[in-house]
Amino acid sequence: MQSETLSMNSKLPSKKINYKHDVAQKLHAIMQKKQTNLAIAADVRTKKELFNLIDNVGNEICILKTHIDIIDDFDQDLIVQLKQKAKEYNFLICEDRKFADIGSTVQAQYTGGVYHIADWADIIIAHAIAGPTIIKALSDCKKDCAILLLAELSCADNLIDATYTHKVLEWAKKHDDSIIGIIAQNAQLDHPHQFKCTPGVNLQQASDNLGQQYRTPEHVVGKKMTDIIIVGRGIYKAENQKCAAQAYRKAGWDALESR
Ligand code: 5BU
Repeated sequence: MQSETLSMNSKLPSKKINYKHDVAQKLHAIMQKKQTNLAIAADVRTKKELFNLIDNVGNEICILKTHIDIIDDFDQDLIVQLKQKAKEYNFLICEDRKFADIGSTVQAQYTGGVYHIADWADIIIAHAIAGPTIIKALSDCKKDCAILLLAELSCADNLIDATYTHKVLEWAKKHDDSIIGIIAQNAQLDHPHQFKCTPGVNLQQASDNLGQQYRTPEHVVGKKMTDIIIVGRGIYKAENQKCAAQAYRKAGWDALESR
């Protein structure tokens, strides 16, 4: 059990927290040490682009989020190198597989196939649409499995409603031995020792032409109590990825410190 009850602002560097999950503890330590609440959505298409991006932004991030199945030249060497880079720059790897099937299938997707996600991902993302057994199914594969449960989507006209989100928050709180946080927009975490992570963050754009909706780091961290901002194109498509990552990191961290 946690040793103290803390406010929603407990992710600040000065606070000492005993997290229930090792990965949550590690994440908090990385955030403190590197002074960052920035996760990069590394949605690039080749190994070369991925490692180039990591070398540009590695010092600015606490999490690198992958969609491993969009990398054209994926191979086992990518995983070996990715793990080395995670160690070198001190970040966690989150695979955004958005598991969403029956228990038996998600177990196979998590551990098998080409990607063997369970072997290398520190954190995985899961939908709650199939019910809470998905949490048990994933945790049964790997004892220290750390899940971010998807409570809300950033895209326009998605079908998630308030009742659905409410259930997700309930399950996240109940299963805090494996769920380290939620992916959400407006929903508020009902647990002081989990992380609220928010994608759909951009300093320049309000949307793309395929339904994505953006808000600023100041808005989601300052007003929506997000702990970690997830930024993709705002950084990897920038002319200078390093400068862009520094700008998002500063905006995110300043907002966290001043809320
Ligand atoms: P962008 O380039 O900053 O728009 O990328 C956002 C990333 O976050 C991308 O990898 C999406 O798959 C991911 N994402 C999202 O955009 N919105 C959501 O609600 C969820 C994930 Br959940």
